[in-house]
Amino acid sequence: AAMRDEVEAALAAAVPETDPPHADLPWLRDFAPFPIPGRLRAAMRHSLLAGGKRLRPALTLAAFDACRAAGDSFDRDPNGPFVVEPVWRENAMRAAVAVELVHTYSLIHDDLPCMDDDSLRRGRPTCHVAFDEATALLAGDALLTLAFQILSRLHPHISVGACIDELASAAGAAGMVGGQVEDLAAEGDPHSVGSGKQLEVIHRAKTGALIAAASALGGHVAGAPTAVVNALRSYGANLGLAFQIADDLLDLSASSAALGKTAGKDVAAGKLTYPALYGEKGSRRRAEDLIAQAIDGLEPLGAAADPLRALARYAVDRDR
Ligand code: GRG
Repeated sequence: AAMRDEVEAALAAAVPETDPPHADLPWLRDFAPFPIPGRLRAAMRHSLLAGGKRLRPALTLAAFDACRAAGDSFDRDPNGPFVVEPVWRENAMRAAVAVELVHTYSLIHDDLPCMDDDSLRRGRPTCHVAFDEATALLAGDALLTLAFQILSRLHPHISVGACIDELASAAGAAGMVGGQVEDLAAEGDPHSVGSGKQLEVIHRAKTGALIAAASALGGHVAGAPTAVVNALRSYGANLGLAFQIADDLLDLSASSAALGKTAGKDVAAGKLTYPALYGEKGSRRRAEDLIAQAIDGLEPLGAAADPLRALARYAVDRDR
């Protein structure tokens, strides 16, 4: 909640209502060789500024803060570049924005008729319902592209290439997109997934990879050592899978409450879910185990990682 206003302002500035972009955010200046067409801009803003939970940007910022607080104990390069503090923090916000842009693109595309065919998202009409399918598809494309443009403009006191690689690997064919393909392939034939192990592989890729990258990016932009970045990535991966299980459980209880049925929307759509495979209790236990693992992995960051511990709990205790 403390980070939300700052994140919302940075997201709004990333796709500003009018040109030129906000003068206080010089990293967004000179973006466009051509003006963004009004309808595309409106579609991008419609989905981006619809008030999501902003979990992923919060993870990037909290991971950054934890690394900076624990930073004195890091084995830094004594000849490393001179660093001005506000620049580091600005990089953290840019990375946080980039992750949320990728997440929003994935939701727009996931809602399209060729995928989940949903008409509501974040409490408002989905992008293709509010605009049209072609505009929604292109708004997603534009958000995805903008994410990497923003990362490419990070202040180069850290490895910009490593940040781009982190997000691209998580979002691409071996991450979120691949997981989505496997998930769609299993639709209508849940038993084709075969086992809990396979379901876990799908969800680790579809949902977990981006959450893992969000956490790792906080380490990258803080200039943390590789071991700490790796620890943050595996914290995020465990949290991400627990988050997906919690999502399955929320879907189940929302559908049960609304329809008086036991099957959730995903089960009704023929998707294999955690509760369908392990039952409600078993799923909750698995989510709790993953959160315990995520929290254990934060050991190297000590007390500085307390907000990350709280975010891990939030991922499974949330009610939406
Ligand atoms: C279309 C390439 C492509 C990928 C789509 C992540 C994803 C892949 C689709 C989302 C489907 C879904 C509802 C998954 C359950 C977990 C999840 C990612 C929920 C949505 O994220 P939240 O809860 O959403 O963080 P807000 O709106 O709060 O940002």
